[in-house]
Amino acid sequence: MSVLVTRSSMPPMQEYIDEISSIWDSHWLTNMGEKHKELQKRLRDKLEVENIELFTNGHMAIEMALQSLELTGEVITTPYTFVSTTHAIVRNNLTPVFCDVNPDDCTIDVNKIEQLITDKTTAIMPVHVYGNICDVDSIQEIADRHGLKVIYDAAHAFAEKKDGVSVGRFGDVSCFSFHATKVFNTIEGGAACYKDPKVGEKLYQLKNFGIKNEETINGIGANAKMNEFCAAMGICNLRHLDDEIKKRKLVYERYVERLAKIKGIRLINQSSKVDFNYAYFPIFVDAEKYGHDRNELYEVLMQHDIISRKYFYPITNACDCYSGRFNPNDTPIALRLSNEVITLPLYADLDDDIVEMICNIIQSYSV
Ligand code: T4K
Repeated sequence: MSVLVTRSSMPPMQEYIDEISSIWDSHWLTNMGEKHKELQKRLRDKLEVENIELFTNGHMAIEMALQSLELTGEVITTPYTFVSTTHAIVRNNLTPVFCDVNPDDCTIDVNKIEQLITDKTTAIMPVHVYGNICDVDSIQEIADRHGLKVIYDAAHAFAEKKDGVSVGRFGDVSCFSFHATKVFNTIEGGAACYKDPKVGEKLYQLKNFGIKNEETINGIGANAKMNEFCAAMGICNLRHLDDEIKKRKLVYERYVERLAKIKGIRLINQSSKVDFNYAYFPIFVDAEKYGHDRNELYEVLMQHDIISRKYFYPITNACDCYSGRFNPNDTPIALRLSNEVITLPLYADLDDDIVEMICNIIQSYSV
């Protein structure tokens, strides 16, 4: 059987059945019902934030976060991410301005932000790639100095902390993804944590057609509400989160132990300041030192039925849909990383023997 890059974590089936049985009593399936309210409260506690709004997925959380801040002009962001980040900016009729990333952890290079600021810049949207938390203090300092908003794409960083501070507390808004492939899932889902209550009112309205009350529709919203079955999945999965992260940590550490010394294979530098969630395990292949390039290793793994992924290739400013609009060479480090990266299978119940097999393949293929 193929080994896939990840596998959704799921609660025991009976636990989910018990959780959803009250939905059969109430017949209340969506539109901010009891499960939605309960998950919202539990996430507020878990993430140690004052305010959180739930969404149908992480992408809509980001798109509506940008919209709620009523931004115009240009948003500084990075291309080394899932297309969602860039699409959310463009779909808000804003212009993404791409900043390069740090080679060590793939987050925005704070030393290159200021040179990209123009009189049209209204916000910075960095990404906590693979759960590596950005240099949030420097970003906030730059934003304050230039009067810019900060929106974090925290899709990969659920439940993490930096220097003891929850990731949901950084910037004006931080957005999470609860997709099936994430450390914590609600099947599909997402959330936005925010500081300003006025932003919260807008987020709530935007996800519910702009409805203020039965007779007042004062916003041009869409529909991005999390339904009751997804919220119930979240309530169950949240109970198992700590265990999930502990198991992922074991897999992660075994990979590090086995792969760190292989010539030409570079791993992420994990910051000691971050309580990590072990969302992804990327490796970067230096073709000259390893003897084979990333694509060759990807194919060899594939031949052994190991389906790794090239998260994130292509970088978003090189995607076909943006052809002729941006130049990927403007972000040379992101471009290089995207040509070197493979994300290896990582999930809580990944068998030790499979991890050993993957490491053996990578080791024996090196020159
Ligand atoms: N910002 C960032 C930085 C993101 O990475 C993402 C999403 C977003 C924003 C947007 O958040 P959402 O709107 O998605 O909540 C996947 C996910 O669909 C996407 O959520 C994720 N990032 C992205 C990095 O990866 P694909 O197209 O690679 O997924 P797919 O279907 O190939 O699945 C990958 C593997 O996961 C499968 O081989 C097996 C496993 N899997 C998949 C599904 C769908 C499961 O075990 N269960 C499942 O139900 O995009």
